[in-house]
Amino acid sequence: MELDVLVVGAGFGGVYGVYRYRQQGLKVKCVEAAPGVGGVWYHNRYPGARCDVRSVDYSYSFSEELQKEWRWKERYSDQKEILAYIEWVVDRLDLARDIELNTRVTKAHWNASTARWEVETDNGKSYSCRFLVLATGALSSPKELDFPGLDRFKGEWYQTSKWPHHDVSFRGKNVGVIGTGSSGIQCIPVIAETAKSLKVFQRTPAFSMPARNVPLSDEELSEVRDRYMEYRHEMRTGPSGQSVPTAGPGKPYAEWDPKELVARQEANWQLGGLALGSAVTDGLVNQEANDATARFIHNKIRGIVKDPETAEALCPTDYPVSTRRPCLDTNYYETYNRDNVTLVNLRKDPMVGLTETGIRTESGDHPLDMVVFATGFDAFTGAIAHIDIRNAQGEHVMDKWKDGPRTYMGMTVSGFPNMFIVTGPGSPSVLANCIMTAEVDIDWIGDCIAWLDSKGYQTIEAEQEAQDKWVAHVSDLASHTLYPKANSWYMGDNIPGKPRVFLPYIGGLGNFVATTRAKAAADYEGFVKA
Ligand code: NA7
Repeated sequence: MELDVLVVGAGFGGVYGVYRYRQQGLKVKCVEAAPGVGGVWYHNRYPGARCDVRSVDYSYSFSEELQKEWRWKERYSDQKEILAYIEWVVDRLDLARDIELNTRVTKAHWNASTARWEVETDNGKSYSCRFLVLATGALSSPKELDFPGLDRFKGEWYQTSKWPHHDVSFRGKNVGVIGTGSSGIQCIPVIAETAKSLKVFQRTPAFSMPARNVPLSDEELSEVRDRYMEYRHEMRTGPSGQSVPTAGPGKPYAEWDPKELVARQEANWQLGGLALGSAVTDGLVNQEANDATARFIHNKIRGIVKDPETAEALCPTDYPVSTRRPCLDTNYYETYNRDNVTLVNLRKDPMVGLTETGIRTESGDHPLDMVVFATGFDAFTGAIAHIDIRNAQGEHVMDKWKDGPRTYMGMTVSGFPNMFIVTGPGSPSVLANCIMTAEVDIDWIGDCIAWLDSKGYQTIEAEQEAQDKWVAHVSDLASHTLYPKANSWYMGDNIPGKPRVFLPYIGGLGNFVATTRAKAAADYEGFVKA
């Protein structure tokens, strides 16, 4: 099939891409490997799955009508509601006819003589497109399960990131959960409610804060709904694409009276969400300021968790707060006070692997009926690595990314003409609001295609020098923060052999929008057009 644009992936970015490119008169199709739209929200249907960005922010901003028609039920939406929302958007905008489900792109090769991408899928379809838009997601490719003995385990096992569609019952079962990032922290309290016993196998403890999720009140909704478009514009030009209500403005650590700081932290903790860290404005660049937030959370953990040894094991002490993605929870620490829940500290008692009947650690065997793996994602590059994407020289994108991903403005790669990445490495995405970043990228790409067509150009490609500068800029910004002090998926540390490079752009969504727009306004500065 001959297309202007092929969008890969029908998550929030891809679905908007279909709408946006159709609106501007381009012939567009989207292919999606899953049987439904929603991307990560289609697959991550584990118990307790919920967004940690407020629902008024974690939704499309491109249409005032959509924003007014959909009424979010809760402050933080659960997976079911987010999936229902994107399905509704697809229906409402009549997008399904241009989305091919159950279709995985296996191959995309650039043909320099025709200036087209030739694309093949796992079900024998082929597409020829002028522009390839990879809306494949920053957190969509699950980390491989490399646990010795998994093939021998006779019980049930599940991955949070590939949760089955059938009901999974924990009732009467001895369950083990491996992993204490956001996914583990969300499912652990829910599993504990019905499991006979729950053992949490923790390697790195997380800093978690209460979400204090509640039904979304009319008052909270109308604060933004009454001026939605203006509000969304403020978010798009601000640092993170979302607002975090706090008990008051923050200030640098040095300006706080210690008692007043704790009082503010307490008020923020009671408000919930990400409010806590905002009391000190220099928490990500000043270790002392960061320590003040860490201390507060440690004290909370020690106050909530009754068993002192468990409480200590739950306190992160070897990385600064927020340098690994902070988690929002509902009764996470409280769950460890239940008689049926035990923490296994893998730092003291390392895992050997799985056996036929459970998990073996160095101290002995833990018999289990079920194991849940909440072990995370190959962030930013995983989904792209799985597609055979080749340029005219036959090189794969990953060949160019051996020492870490290199993009120009998170969206384009030198040597790969007419290929765009949505929320790619070097974009604000996971440090902002992924939906809004995706909209910004999709719009920028659409405007770029319209400009190329208006000028009679066939191709656009990042200049090597402009890309090098962008990569250096992204890494320079991160080097002035505390982020590199942590082992995290932001740095690629969770995947064995992945180069250690700070992946997202930390300069803020507003600056990203301003920079990318300025380059466009300067006739796509930093790009070769032909
Ligand atoms: P994360 O945040 O990457 O968490 C994965 C967890 O799994 C983390 O605690 C890991 O510990 C643990 N893990 C991974 N591999 C192992 C092995 N082999 N043994 C023991 N423990 C292991 O993924 P999530 O799915 O929770 O969240 C991802 C993002 O999705 C989240 O930040 C939100 O943005 C949404 P480790 O750190 O490796 O010691």
